[in-house]
Amino acid sequence: MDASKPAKAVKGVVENAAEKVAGALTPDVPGAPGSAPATVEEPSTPRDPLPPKKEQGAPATVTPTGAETGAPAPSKGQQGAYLTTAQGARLRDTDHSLKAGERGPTLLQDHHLREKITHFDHERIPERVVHARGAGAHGVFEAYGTALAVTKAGFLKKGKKTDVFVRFSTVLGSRGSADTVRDTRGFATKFYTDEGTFDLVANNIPVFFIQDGIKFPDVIHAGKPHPDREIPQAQSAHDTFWDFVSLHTEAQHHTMWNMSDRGIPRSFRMMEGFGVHTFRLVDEAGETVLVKFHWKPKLGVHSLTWEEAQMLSGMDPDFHRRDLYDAIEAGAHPEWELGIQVFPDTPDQTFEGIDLLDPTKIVPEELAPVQPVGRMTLNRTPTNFFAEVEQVAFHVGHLPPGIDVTDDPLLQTRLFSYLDTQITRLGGPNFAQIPINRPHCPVNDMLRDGFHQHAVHSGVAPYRPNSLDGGNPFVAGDAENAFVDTPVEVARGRKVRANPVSFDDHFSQARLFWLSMSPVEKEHIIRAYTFELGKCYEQAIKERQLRCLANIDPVLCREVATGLGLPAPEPALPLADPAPSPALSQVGKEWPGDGRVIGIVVDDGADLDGVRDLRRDVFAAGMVPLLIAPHGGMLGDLPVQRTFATARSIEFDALLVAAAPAPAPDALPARDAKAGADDSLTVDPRVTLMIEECWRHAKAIGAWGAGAKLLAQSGLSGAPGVVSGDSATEVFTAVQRLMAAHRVWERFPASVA
Ligand code: HDE
Repeated sequence: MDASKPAKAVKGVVENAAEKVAGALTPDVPGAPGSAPATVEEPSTPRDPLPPKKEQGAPATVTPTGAETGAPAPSKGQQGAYLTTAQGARLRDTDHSLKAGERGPTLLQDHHLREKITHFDHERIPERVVHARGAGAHGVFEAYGTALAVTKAGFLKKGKKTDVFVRFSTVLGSRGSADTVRDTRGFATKFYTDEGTFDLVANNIPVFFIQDGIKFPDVIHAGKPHPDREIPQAQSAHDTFWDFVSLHTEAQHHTMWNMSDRGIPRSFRMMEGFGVHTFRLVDEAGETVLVKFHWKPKLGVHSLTWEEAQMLSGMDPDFHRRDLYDAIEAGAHPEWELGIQVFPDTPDQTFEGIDLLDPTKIVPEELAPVQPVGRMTLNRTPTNFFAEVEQVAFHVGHLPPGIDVTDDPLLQTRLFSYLDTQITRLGGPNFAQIPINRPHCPVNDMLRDGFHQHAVHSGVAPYRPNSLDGGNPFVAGDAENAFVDTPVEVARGRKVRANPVSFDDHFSQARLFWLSMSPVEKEHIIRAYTFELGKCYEQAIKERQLRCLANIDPVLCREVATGLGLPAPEPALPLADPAPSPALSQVGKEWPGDGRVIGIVVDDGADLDGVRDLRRDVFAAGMVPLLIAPHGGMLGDLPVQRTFATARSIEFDALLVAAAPAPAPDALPARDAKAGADDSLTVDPRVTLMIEECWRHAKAIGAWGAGAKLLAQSGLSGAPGVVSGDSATEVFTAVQRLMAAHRVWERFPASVA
């Protein structure tokens, strides 16, 4: 969204809401639970199900074999005004079981009771063994046409639009774990192309812990909670994780990324995505190139501070989901460019000395630029989380003609694993027929029967060759755009359980990453290693990991060792001398602020006209205002979204102070511990705390009127990233400029260069 122009969707929200509340400007804020406001009294006039919210999307209404049904999407879930059984019989009561008299006993004949309870008993399905915690959204991908020189994949033709569904996730935590833990994030995209579904099952980190898929159970067992106590949840700060990565040193590069700010993203919308493995593209003539896939977020790559991440895990464990859905509802549709790094498909499959089959290595963008091939916009939230986000099933082998795999031994194992795990998780082999997984093109497989078969197959000959079904289905050739299994030469050799020698270097790219960081990012990395290793019980494991750090960088090793109270070992290997890759740093550029949240502190005496203008400006900038007041309800005609008791600074990206509110009646330590215990205060201590936290987290702070006086009293006026002005509009303009850099980095002085 262009921040200088009012966003169309946001404008629509403003106008609709203005109609709703006659005469008052109370634009909708994201997060409404339903498509119509609730009434105080229980509705009693029968009516059809409400439509979904206008931002919600749903799987296409296609048959299990990909033909359009024409049925409206909402009718697939519920129809009609009346409650029925699963067989469609209308029910007169769902609040009382059928009993022999009012005092029972309950009768076995109550089919509705048994159907309802039996279904409930089976409502949960096994969570994903990894990536259990996730959130998803619908969208569209539009190709630039630039990839046509290297692939025949039809969805990459210029101007071609393809529906997509994306699921973001953490790796280690269970389904109910917090969003903001330190972890790798999954970034899996399903492209419903006309030539078969393409799944780009990516992560927000471009390398992986292991070089061979046979090690996947090992690394995951090490990262998951300890098997005896089942703690800690969704964390790598424990002995088994560090035990593994310090022994299995090929994990050091990925671990370095996890310890960097990439491990705690600010938002799914602000993450890069990487296909990790090298893939092969095939053009019309059968010529091939090797590529790595990249997603580049329009909003830049940004992170939380570690303290924000920890506080959010308690205050708002759903922070990333909420952020994604609120942004889409606010009209700030997240966007990414898909790009490819292209390498010649040489027999040795290396580029500038980097083994393209080693998934612990990147190819720096400075050596092979990322070339944009299309843009993805996420513009619809799910209508039903379970049906869509839980049941979606990705697979690295879902490829259309024009994209093929390579022999990366990690990718090869993945090609087996996804289908295998999904058979159990989704209850049988027919999960491709679940609406979110259905392809959007004709399907004519010879797969038959099995649990939950939705297709009503005709014909008697699901085998080939046949004559009884007229020979159908036929195999396709090049003219009919059949999938190409590229006839790559396989090197002659012996059967071995071994890696190529080129996989032996485990430290040079971890060093490359470290050397590419700005000083403040290096401080965060030191801090993360010190925290995580500090949480380990065994000294031997800390010492062993320090030996690994010594092979990466002496300053990093020394600083972490100091924090742990241990001596810093000498490197056992000569230090590599890689050229830094500036593209890896997140600091130093400017980005749009779409969907950012602006906390606004107000009270009954504040300049409400100014606040009204400010809300309009914030919405027009594609951002979301969050009004924080001493009490709930309304301030004049303005809706209060948080009180001092329910707000916390970590929910927003910048703070605007329009008032110096006196302690609210609930500013009692007995009711709200963060209210403090000092009765001599003239300003509500929760407001002071919000300002202090924003200061500490290097967020922009702005104030006008009484708020400006408050900042002056607290000694912050004129400090880096703190602006005061005469009007709300003026202050917001200055704050927006500060937010473009994500944080006020000067507030984080660094001790390392
Ligand atoms: Fe996965 N991975 N993975 N993975 N992975 C799964 O599939 C696996 C790997 C990734 O939102 C599972 O349906 C093996 C790399 C994402 O539904 C499972 C290996 C990358 C998601 C599985 C890897 C990923 C998964 C669990 C090593 C980044 C979530 C449930 C050979 C390029 C997809 C499921 C979603 C999920 C196996 C390594 C990304 C068990 C064996 C490398 C984003 O099949």
